[in-house]
Amino acid sequence: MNQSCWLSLLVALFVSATTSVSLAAAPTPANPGFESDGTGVARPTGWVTRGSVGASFTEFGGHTGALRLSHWSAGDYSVDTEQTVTDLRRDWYTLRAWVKRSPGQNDSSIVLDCGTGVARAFSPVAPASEWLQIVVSAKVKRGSCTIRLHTTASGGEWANFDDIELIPGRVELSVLGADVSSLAKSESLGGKYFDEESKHQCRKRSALDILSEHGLTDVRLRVWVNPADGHHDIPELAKMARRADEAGLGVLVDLQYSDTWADPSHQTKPAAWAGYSVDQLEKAVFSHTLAACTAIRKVGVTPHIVQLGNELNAGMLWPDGHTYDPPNWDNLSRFLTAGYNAVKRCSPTTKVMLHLANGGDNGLYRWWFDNVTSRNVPFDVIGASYYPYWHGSLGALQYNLNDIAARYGKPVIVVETAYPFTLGFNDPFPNLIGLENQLVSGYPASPLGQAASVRDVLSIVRAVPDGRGLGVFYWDATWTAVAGNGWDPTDPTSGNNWENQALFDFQSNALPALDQFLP
Ligand SMILES: [Ca+2]
Repeated sequence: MNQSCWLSLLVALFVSATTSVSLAAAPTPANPGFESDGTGVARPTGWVTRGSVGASFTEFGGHTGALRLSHWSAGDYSVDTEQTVTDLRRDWYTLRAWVKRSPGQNDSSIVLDCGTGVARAFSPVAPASEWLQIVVSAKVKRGSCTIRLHTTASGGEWANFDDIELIPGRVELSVLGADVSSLAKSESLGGKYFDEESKHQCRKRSALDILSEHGLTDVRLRVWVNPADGHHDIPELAKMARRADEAGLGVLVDLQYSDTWADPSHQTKPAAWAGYSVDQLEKAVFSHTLAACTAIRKVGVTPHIVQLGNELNAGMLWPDGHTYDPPNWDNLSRFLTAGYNAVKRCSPTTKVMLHLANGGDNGLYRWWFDNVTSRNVPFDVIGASYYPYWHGSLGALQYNLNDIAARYGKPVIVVETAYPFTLGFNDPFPNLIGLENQLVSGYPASPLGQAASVRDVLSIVRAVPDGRGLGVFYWDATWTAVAGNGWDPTDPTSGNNWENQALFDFQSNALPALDQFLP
């Protein structure tokens, strides 16, 4: 997608989000909070129940109010509790609902059927005490929509629903991406990528073509200042940005201000900057940022987003830009402001993102962004890493994203997420997530478990209110096990600890998680 398309999408998203609130209220669903009757009612006022009727009932334990709708049966069941809302305009409507479900064999979902096909959002899995809000949009064809609360499950599995809303407007994510920082090095060492279509086509298709054809809009590329292996530098960024553009993909640039990995535990200055004063570091951030952005512009590509630093929980360019050991918020704010100014000088329409890890930790985000906003650091987008096995429940992610989007008035992106498709390995180096007890309840380490994890992170971002959920990037989607492409840029014999979390399997075939990005 080109820059103008991307911008108009963003504008459309903001416009639809704001207008949907101010338009005349839509006809509302009857008894949306299941409060009209007592407990144990199979067909609450306003709703009809089909299928395993006895598996649908009201009970205590509402998201709000006293009551909720539950689906449960001792034996296997399939049940729909539904109502049809009439007198709707021929336009988009969005169903919002608060849901919970048990983690076993259970496809609980909310459905909006407005005569143009069934739109469905599955209930994610979170701890039993946590309600999640999910949304689904559909376009009205003949003046009415059916709201359907569905569960097909094994005996003993349960689902809860409450606070059903139908509001005008459409909710959709505009940035669907994958980090492909490993790709150029992988290909140079013989890495190949396939999907079903590859088997039927003669023309050569790269991983970028496959991502684009699976509905992704953007790729993310990591940049190190002077990396030991000659990959992940500015020339490679420019080459990959050109290729991404040719494959129809936009670019998010991940500037790490280091010669190697930068994350909450590592923010080592580039060797060439080691002796710099704070003034010199500020100038170096500006010139490096400007150089990276300019290199992309020179190959005819406008970066959609540039992120200043990577997972900045503990700041960057240690020790000068540390956030607590000792705290140097004023220095960090100077570095980030210099980076922002460099991006805007190179490309005024490019969005500047600030990115933290631990996407479920609201205290971290408030502490960090309160500090930088109180120092007037300019930025456009908030990025979060959310690895489900490390960063808290989906409920914690939802709470944090909704809070920071509103508190700072900025769009949010989950800029890194991943989940294993197997606990197996394809090189001798142990994987970061390789044990059953590291997994998240409800999400097996299987191709479908990985797909469900991606689907549900997308759902949480989609549900961020007021159109502020921009999208999701999957982290290093193309990092398959290829000899020489290990984790350590200084050591060609180092291994890969991520091949069971790539979006391509051990035969380099695209995994079903990729299909979750399709509209
Ligand atoms: Ca209720």
